[in-house]
Amino acid sequence: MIARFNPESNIRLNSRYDEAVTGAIQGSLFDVGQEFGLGPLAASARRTSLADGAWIDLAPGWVRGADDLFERLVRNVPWRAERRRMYDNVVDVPRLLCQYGEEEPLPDPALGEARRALDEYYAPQIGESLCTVGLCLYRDGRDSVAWHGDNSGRQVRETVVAIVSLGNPRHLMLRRKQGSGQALRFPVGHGDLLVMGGTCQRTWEHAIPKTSRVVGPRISVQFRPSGVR
Ligand SMILES: O=C(O)CCC(=O)C(=O)O
Repeated sequence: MIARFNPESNIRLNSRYDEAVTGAIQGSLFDVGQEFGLGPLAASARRTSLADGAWIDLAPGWVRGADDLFERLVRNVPWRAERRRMYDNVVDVPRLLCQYGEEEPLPDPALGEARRALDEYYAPQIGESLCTVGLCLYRDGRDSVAWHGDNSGRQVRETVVAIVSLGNPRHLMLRRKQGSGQALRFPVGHGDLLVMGGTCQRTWEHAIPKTSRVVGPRISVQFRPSGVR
């Protein structure tokens, strides 16, 4: 079943995900019957400054028709289960993944539209475009991602990582790497946009914690500049 092992990436690819996602999506009442569309970013993105030169923009419900888009992505994305070496063990990565580089065709035209809109708004602020698209599928509350900053690739002082959340809301947590203060908690799903900017990837960490609550699946779509991961 294990197809290949790339020692540099520390990741084992074992299979494509070709099962139905079993947890049903609980649709948003506001999204029923909506055609795909995007809100105006300049009017809807609300910026909050954080400590140490970081900031976040929030645009709740930025994507209309988000539940239909969720269903299409569950079906059409070639989801991969990965395994990762942790000390002496190889463990399952607790979510399914798929990554698109800047030249690769995206699995749905809606993602291209979202990327264009994000670029129009954020590229002038950071001097480069959000050209890569990463997708994660959290099947239920056992899927998660641990505390981290997206700073394992190209080293940048400041950058922007934009996350569109589809499907059932999960808590995206943010905490300072150094210094005190409570972690911040943002329930994101059903087309919400959360953008991390400034020094956020260096001076703060983010996570999607596991939850014992019964939650259905969520897809996170991340738009990043080239080499940022
Ligand atoms: O699920 C999310 O929105 C966060 C994803 C994330 O932090 C990552 O893939 O690096």
